[in-house]
Amino acid sequence: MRHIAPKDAAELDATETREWLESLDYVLQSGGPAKVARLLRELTIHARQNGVKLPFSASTPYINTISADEQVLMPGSPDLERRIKSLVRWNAAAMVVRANKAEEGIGGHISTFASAATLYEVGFNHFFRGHGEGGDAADVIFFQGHAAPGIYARAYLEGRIDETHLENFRRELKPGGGLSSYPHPWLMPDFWEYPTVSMGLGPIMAIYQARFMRYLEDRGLKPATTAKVWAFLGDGETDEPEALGAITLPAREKLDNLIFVINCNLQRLDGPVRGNGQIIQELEAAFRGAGWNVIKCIWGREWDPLLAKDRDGLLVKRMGEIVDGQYQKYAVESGAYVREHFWGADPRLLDMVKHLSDDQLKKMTLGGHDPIKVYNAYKAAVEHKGAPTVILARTIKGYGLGEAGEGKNITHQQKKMNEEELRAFRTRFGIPVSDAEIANTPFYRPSEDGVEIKYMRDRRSALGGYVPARKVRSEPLPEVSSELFEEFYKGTEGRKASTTMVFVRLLSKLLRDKELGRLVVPIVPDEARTFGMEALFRAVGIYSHAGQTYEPVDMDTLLYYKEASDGQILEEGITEAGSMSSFIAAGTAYATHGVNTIPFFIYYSMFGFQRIGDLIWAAADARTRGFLLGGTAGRTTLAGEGLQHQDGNSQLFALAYPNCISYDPAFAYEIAVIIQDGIRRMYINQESVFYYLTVMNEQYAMPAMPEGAHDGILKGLYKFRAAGNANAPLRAQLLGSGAILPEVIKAQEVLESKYNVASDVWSVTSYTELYREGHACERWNMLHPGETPRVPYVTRCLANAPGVLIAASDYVKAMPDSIDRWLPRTLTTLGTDGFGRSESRAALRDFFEVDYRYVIVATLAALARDGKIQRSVVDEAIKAHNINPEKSNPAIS
Ligand SMILES: Cc1ncc(C[n+]2csc(CCOP(=O)(O)OP(=O)(O)O)c2C)c(N)n1
Ligand SMILES: [Mg+2]
Repeated sequence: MRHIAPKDAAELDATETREWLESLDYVLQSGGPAKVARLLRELTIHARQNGVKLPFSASTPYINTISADEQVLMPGSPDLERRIKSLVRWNAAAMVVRANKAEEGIGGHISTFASAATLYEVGFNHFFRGHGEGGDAADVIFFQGHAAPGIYARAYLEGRIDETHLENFRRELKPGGGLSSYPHPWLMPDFWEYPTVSMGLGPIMAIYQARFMRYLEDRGLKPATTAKVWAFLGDGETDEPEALGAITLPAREKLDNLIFVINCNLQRLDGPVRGNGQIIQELEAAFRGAGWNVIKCIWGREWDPLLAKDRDGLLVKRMGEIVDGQYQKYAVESGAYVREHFWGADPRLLDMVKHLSDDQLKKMTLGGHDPIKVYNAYKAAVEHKGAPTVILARTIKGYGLGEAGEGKNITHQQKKMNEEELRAFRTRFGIPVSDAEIANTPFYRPSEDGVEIKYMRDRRSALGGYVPARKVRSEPLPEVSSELFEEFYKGTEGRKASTTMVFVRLLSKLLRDKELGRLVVPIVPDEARTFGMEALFRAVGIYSHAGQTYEPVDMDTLLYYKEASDGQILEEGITEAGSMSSFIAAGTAYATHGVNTIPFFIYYSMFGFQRIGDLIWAAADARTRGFLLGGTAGRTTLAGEGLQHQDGNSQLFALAYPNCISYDPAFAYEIAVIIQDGIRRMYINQESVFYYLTVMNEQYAMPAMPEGAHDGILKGLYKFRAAGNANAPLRAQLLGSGAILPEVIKAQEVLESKYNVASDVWSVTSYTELYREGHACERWNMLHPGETPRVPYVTRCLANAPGVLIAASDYVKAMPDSIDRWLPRTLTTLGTDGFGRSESRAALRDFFEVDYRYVIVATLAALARDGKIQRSVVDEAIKAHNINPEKSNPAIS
């Protein structure tokens, strides 16, 4: 073989490459892009067939997806828009700086919005649709939590927020009110629609919101619209499992009403998101792989002529080989540095920019800061059909802050700017604030009839009004017929049923109801069979936009797996986080969509508050309405499943959610009363509360509702059964909840017949409600010392009840303990602290010491403690019931 010198080989390579490219150019000119694509596909197949191993790449070159010649001109006035954006920037920064001057450490963020200002402004001026008159086509926007100052600053210019509010940023408690740190509908119910600041929750809520919008349309609950869901998120935020964990769903469901805008400023809180990699390329691959339409918006307009000159792809190659940490360095360095280190890699690259000064090199913008690039990306996203779109917009964190933090690792935390920095910022963005005033960092708003204000208002009016704006758009539901619930008041006449079965029966009845039925949204994470809900598959169908394009394997059975485009059940698959996001979409539709949908989300109770507690917290903040059903609940009631499944915690967690009303019901009528009242409070009275009910597997006969129990059920406590002999010398009050109540009732019988202890049995449906009411009374009494003290409901029930006090539940002991202070005597508590076991129900109740035998022993021990009986009676009872007093403590076993 002839030896080819390396130099010759390189020349040969270059000639070969050029020839191939020229051929391709010819095909492109004569046959168009489709022909090029076909040819490349065939070349790939041919190469593969001949053993060429082509590397897989899910990402495209590191350039804009929309090339300069595909771009359209931007409507409106770019100059005015730039000016408005500058004013928003100034006021956003001033708000944070002033707040931190007024109160050291109050916090706030400047740099997130500084990097995202163009992304929002283009949206506000050209895309985001408000609720307008009819309110049907409004977009749902999930604003990045840390960008809140910018959103407030714009609302201030629009005249929606006054200066006092701006002044009181992060100080809601000041006279005249203030602005919440982040989007919190609980605190600003006329402004924010969805909370987003817990990273990752915005994106997953947006995905399920987009799907829920389709659901409403497909089921005829809302007319079809072209409304979009926008989710703005940070590039660092994409590390949260919730942010990317559900991205295959919108592609599968072809949700072209969904647009993600990821602000790729390459930085998170501590430093670079991917110092040694490229976050944009990584995200592109993930989203493309999932089936999204990906639009990269990396470079601003100044790069277009250079890319046009880049015949050999040298520049594109160079762009693609720089890691993010290095790009960040370029952002803070001078033009000379960039020339030397970026362009200097090849003399041909240097040649490309020789006509540009260092200053011009420094000022070359990035895609996310160039309105025309952003406009084109949004336009393409809005027009894209058949798939969701993600826009990966490259920006600089702290853009415009200069020495105060632009591109620096400390920028996320920057809350203060000194006079010099403020002056530079003011000058850079042309804000009419004089040097004399700068130290006060005044807010700036042009006069009411100034062109900027008029332009903003006109644009918003053309787009259907201001955003964000939250408003309850649904009318309250009419009174619900009690007929639906009455059957449950009667009990099951000896037939055994579980509370889960009762709930499912009630749900089926609600679904069949003429008025309410269509509004009910059952949500289940692949667990319908677990809860005996499979009959609903056939009855109301599983929602699927595509309908059912296959013959289900069980078609010939009565309860086949029916999917339908107007199906009612949201069968979410194994995702509690996704299901909860659907719950939020359905439970806030009364405001967002003006539809009173009533979600019932049933799941394994252990995977609720414990697993997705933060989403439930967001639901609470968002004023979500609906019912959460913790199924297979109770640490000793769910047999066999063991440590990870058995829930003795969720009632305790629920206590901490201020507007969550939680119940641990035992009987059918309790469930009926609670759900009926829940619908009344949430959908008739329009209260911003939601419900949590634990329901269980154990089957027992459901008694009829005792006379007068109704109100006590809702308040959390009522007397279920009085003692047989109220005059007996030995007395006890036994408190039982949920599936442990039947154990308590059994103990009552044995105590009376064997030990001559006459006890009343109380059903505690909600320790949480008792606890909250008790504290409300205590607080009122503290603040009104001269007035007749209020007596907590639990005290009123039990103050004069004779005998020892015993409580047993299937939850941790802290639940009964929470009401101890309002009882006349010390409460003995039986509960299920500790790790579960895969065991039978009886063994579990023995292990956790909550069965009827322990209720008996606890009662006798309390009586012996009080000197009412001999201690030997307790010893004998322990023996008689086969209890080993030396058994290990379940709380730590
Ligand atoms: C679940 C959660 N964890 C941590 C934080 C604290 N936090 C707030 S902002 C931030 C960094 C955000 O970086 P990025 O998502 O890239 O947004 P950027 O500000 O750069 O646009 C962190 C860690 C949070 N808000 N939520
Ligand atoms: Mg970031």
